[in-house]
Amino acid sequence: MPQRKPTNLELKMVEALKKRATSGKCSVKTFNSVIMKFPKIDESFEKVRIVFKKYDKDSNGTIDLDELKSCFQELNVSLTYEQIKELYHECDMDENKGIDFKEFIVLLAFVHLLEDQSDPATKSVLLLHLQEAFNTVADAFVFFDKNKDGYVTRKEMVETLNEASPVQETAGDIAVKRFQEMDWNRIGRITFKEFLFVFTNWVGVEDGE
Ligand SMILES: [Ca+2]
Ligand SMILES: [Ca+2]
Ligand SMILES: [Ca+2]
Repeated sequence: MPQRKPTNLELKMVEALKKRATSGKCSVKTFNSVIMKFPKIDESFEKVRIVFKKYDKDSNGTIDLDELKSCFQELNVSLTYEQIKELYHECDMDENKGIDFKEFIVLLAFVHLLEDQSDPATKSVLLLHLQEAFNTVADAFVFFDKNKDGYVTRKEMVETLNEASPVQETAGDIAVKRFQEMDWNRIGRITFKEFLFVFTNWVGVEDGE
């Protein structure tokens, strides 16, 4: 299969996830425990919508680079313009030159998991509020990533789901379906950002209002 060259941020995320896997601090031991958290994660992600709307100053449904810059200023995230640009390109997943709502969630996850070294005392309420949700998603990813190489393959996904205790909740069925719908032949394996993107669908985040 064609392997595209991983970006600098993708490699950084792979390293962070590998480190997480070996830290022994992963909270996810069963897939059911993740499903139980869906409503809470959905609630956290919905809080992002208010911020998203605020910084989408021209209300065109996406956040552009300038809008992102002022957003980070207000969220007390101190990144250089180059770093902001890198994040912006990494998270513009459909490459339409703008960050839509779900891409914005992915972007904030990158900030939380990679870039944010800021003092908790100065951390914005939004990022504090999202911490738990992002940690759960990262731990869920590590849970699926059986060989701990920072990527999840279809085989790993199927094996992990088969080992899991019977998933009774309908959310579990939906989750499995979403992954079956993915074009694994084309992508081969998924990265954290793709996982999180699908995850937002699982927990019920809508694109629009
Ligand atoms: Ca905009
Ligand atoms: Ca986009
Ligand atoms: Ca793997």
